[in-house]
Order: sequence, then structure tokens, then C-alpha cells
Amino acid sequence: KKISLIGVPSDISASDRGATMGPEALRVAGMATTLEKLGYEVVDTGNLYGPKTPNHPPEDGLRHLKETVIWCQNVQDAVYTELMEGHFPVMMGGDHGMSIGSIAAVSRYCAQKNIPLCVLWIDAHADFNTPETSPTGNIHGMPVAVMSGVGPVELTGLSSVTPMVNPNNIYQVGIRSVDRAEKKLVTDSGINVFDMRRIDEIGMRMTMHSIIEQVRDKNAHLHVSFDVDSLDPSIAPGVGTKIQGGLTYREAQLCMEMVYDSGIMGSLDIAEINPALDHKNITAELAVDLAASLFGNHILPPTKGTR
Ligand code: DIR
Ligand code: MN
Ligand code: MN
Ligand code: MN
Repeated sequence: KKISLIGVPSDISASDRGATMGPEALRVAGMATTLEKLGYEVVDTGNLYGPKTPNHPPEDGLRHLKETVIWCQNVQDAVYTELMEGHFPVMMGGDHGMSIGSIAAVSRYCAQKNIPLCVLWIDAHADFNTPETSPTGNIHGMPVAVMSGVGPVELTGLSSVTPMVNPNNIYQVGIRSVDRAEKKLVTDSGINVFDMRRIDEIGMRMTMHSIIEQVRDKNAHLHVSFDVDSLDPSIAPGVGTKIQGGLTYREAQLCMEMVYDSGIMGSLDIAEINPALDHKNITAELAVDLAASLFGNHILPPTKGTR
């Protein structure tokens, strides 16, 4: 299968400026060549475009709604085209608001192919805010609510499929920051949250085992949405909203390795890399390292029957 890299140079729905440079940071860190070395045909389709970030305050609990809608429409069109051509789309972000567009596309693709859609959301944040609950109005804190059908119709209605994803098919890993009013929405929603407390208790192996079994039982397309702020800030400082107590290097690697071994991943977002806040591009380099595991890089060739 051909991998299509899609740059989404936007910080339109984040609090900090700078995620616009994320796609280039991933290119400089060797995204394309790393995947090529694993044996894939890789095409870097270049960057999408969209409105500049005006840096306006929120209106009715939403910052830059109009501009975010345009970005997400552009993402949706590009991702849908790649999926329909049989390619594997990898979104190089860009703030996490872009995932509203990519998941809108994947939801249409899955409806078209008549297969269920599951989403693996790897993040420090639940991203389940609404204009009513959000303390910031930043739309990058809202995509999981939007894909569950909760939020402004300009966003929830981007796909012809509503909700884009059944909340029971959403699996979150790495969560440790949920805003006060967001908590009730998350617990009422029916999404499956493996927060850091739960990962501490059962470990990454049981976490991923449980998620993968469930997705397999559903015979679903798995969209992986990887917010690099899920990683501990000590190893991934190039992000806008750093939260202590994140995934360690090995926890993140095991997560990615197990997703690859499952063979169920069908599309991928890499979001929130902010080179303006990074040191010598180490966050993008780590993201490329983890992406390599997601696409089959392993320490030693897997032995039959050990997993
Ligand atoms: C915070 C921060 N929960 C908000 N969110 C995110 O503004 O809604 N930061 N997603 O990456
Ligand atoms: Mn082709
Ligand atoms: Mn996020
Ligand atoms: Mn986050």
C-alpha cells in the first residue's frame, strides 16, 4: 500500500502559535525516508492551505470557527481522495483541530465501504469540550466531542455521516487533563478512556490488548489520532499544552508496536508538534521514531507465536 503524507500547516484552533511549522519539522526529521526504509512507497503530497491565524478572541465560546471550518474542509477533501485511491493517509499537523477534517473523511470512506470506524485517540487531553464547557474556546480541545456529534453544527455537520464516529468506538489512551465541566461530558458520552491512572494500574500491554481485541471484534477500520502531548513533556517538549505524567518512551513505543502487530490501522494523524517550543527538533524526531514503529519497525523480527 502506498503511504500519502499530507501536511496540514495550521495552528488555527490551538492556543499557541507555531504548529504551522509541524509538517516541515516532521519532514526534516526524516518522515518520508524512514517509512521508505521500511519498504513502503511514500508520496509526500505537500502541504494543504487555509486561512491565516487571525489571533482573535473567542466568539460564543469558539475561536476562529470560520477559519477552522475551511481548514477542516480542505483536510477532509484531501484525505477522502487518498482513501478512495487506496492509499494510506498520514496527516502531518498542525494542531489537533485538523482531526475533525480527517475523521470526517474517514467516516465517509467507512460508510461508503460499509465498514465500522473505530478511533484510537492518544492524547494528554480528552478533547471533549464544547463552546459551553471550554475554558479557552480553542477548537483543538473539541474534536472528540465533534466526532461524537456534540458541538456546533458547522463542525459536527462537516461529514455526511453523523455522528462521524459512534462514541462506543472511540478509545482514548494517555489522558490526564480533563477540564472541570468537560468531565461530565466525557463520562456521559460512552467513549472508552484509558487514562494515565488506569495505564499505571494495568500497564500499556493490557491497555492495548483490550483496545485491539475490541476493535478486531468490530471488524473496523482503525483511525489513529496521535497528539504528541500524550508523551511526557520531558521527552516531547515541543507542544503547546504540556501536562506532567505522560507516556514514557517505552510505553509509547509498545503502544505503537502493538497497533502495528494488530494490522488494523487504516489512517493516521500526527498532531500538535510545535517547533517554536521545541529543542533541536527532538519532538518531531521522536514522532518519526514512533511512526516507524506504527509502520512495522521492530527491535528484532517478530517470532511466530510470541504475541
Ligand atoms: C484544553 C486544552 N483542554 C482546552 N486542550 C488541548 O483548551 O480545551 N490541548 N487539546 O492540546
Ligand atoms: Mn495510486
Ligand atoms: Mn489533542
Ligand atoms: Mn493534547
